[in-house]
Amino acid sequence: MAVREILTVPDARLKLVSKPVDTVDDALRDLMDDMVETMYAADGIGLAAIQVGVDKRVIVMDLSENRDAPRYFVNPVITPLTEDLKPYSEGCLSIPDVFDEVERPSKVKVEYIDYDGQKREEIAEDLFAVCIQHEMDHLEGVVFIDYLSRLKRERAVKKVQKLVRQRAAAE
Ligand code: K2U
Ligand code: ZN
Repeated sequence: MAVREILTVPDARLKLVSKPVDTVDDALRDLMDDMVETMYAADGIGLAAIQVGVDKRVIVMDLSENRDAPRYFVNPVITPLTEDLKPYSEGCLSIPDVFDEVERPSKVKVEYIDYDGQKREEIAEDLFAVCIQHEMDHLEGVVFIDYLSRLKRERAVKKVQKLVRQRAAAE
């Protein structure tokens, strides 16, 4: 397993629409293992493959208290189960130190293939619903600042570019 670099805005790769996975094989499991290690190292609770530069429809997540229950979603499909929208202050590992409110359906159905290649379906609510929809956006090339005003989005990108420059200078 390895910690991979997380792409940050305005990297154009974050705007790509990710491609469906053909087979859940050992190579894909190696990628998912690296994604989980990368997510933990970055103190994230979710990560989409495009955030480490791989345009495959793969998401990992861990909402557990002890950070020891990783979840794997291959070729996920979500269906909103309510028109009820709930606001949540979102962040993103590809947009560090930026947080802002996004409204999303509060309950969704998630159909996906798991780490072992088995088809699964479950209902997501609360933080699980927020996180899976945030990650699904990544698979469509969308990041949460795309829902904000142009001014807020431009300020966020400038803030991240400055932070990335400072981190590079400190290395
Ligand atoms: O896609 C990512 O960058 C992972 C996000 C997932 C996430 C975004 C918004 C709301 C919930 C989850 C990172 O985990 S951002 C860090 C974080 C951690 C806890 C709560 C909110 C954001
Ligand atoms: Zn994100």
